[in-house]
Amino acid sequence: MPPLRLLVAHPDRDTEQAWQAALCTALPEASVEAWQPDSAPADYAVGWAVPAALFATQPALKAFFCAGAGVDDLLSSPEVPPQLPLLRIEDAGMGEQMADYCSAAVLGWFTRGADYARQQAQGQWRELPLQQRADWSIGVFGLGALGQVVVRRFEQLGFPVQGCSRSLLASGVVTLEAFLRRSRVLILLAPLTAQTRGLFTAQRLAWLPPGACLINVARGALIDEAALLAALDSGQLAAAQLDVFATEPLPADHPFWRHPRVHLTPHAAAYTVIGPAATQIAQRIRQLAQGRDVQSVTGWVRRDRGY
Ligand code: OXD
Repeated sequence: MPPLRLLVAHPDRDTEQAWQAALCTALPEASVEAWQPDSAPADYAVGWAVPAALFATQPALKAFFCAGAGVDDLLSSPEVPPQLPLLRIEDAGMGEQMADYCSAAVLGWFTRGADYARQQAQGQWRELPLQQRADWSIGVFGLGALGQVVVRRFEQLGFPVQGCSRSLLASGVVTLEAFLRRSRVLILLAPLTAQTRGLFTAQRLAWLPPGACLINVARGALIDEAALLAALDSGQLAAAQLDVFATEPLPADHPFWRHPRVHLTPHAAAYTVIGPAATQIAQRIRQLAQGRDVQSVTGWVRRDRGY
């Protein structure tokens, strides 16, 4: 049997080389190359923000592996052949980073980091009342591989935590309104799909308890950003920790940059950890090469669902 042929494409050359090396190690039986417009036909490709030409020049691909967690860009790209199976990374070290990011924000609010920073700036020595974990209910919207790690972290930290997902909403076990009304901290970790785009409107943000906090580590377009700003301005929301935005990089004149209640990071809450991700992809390629149906392989993207 001819060796499996694998292509890698990443806009950052060093990252592309790191992927190539990790996949060579994880899948020594395959030949792994960086994609070029004249690359010979390959069986599989792995990449992030790949050039549109990759798909046009590689019509024989059996599957494409997204080198990140979110596949919304791939699914909305007209260049990606509609029949090409797509698979995404599942956790592979990103869950722990998401849990670190979210718990750091919550513990900062819980221990009044911003309040004491303000007092320090004013030279003020004043003990503020102790807060109770029971008053800091955490709501995690999106219970995929990453959401589940975040839920577990807050359970370990002793906070009351509840989750909400597409399937829980569909089953009627929970309504979005009931979930939001119980979330002092709302953490968004759901994929961007036709159902979740713009889901968090002014009306839905108003279902959060007064003074609630929001963390978005999913996609900016889940929220109506103008409504979020209005909720922060009015004090309905006390704070927002934002890692993702409707437009990235965040435009220099965007009000989020200087808003006193917004803390932001440049889409850096969790990075793909290339070693474990390559091991995961190698396992899946072996399963496919042994004839396993792609629909039964973990990480297979259901296009009808959008993730
Ligand atoms: C993402 C990622 O999907 O960084 O945003 O993996």
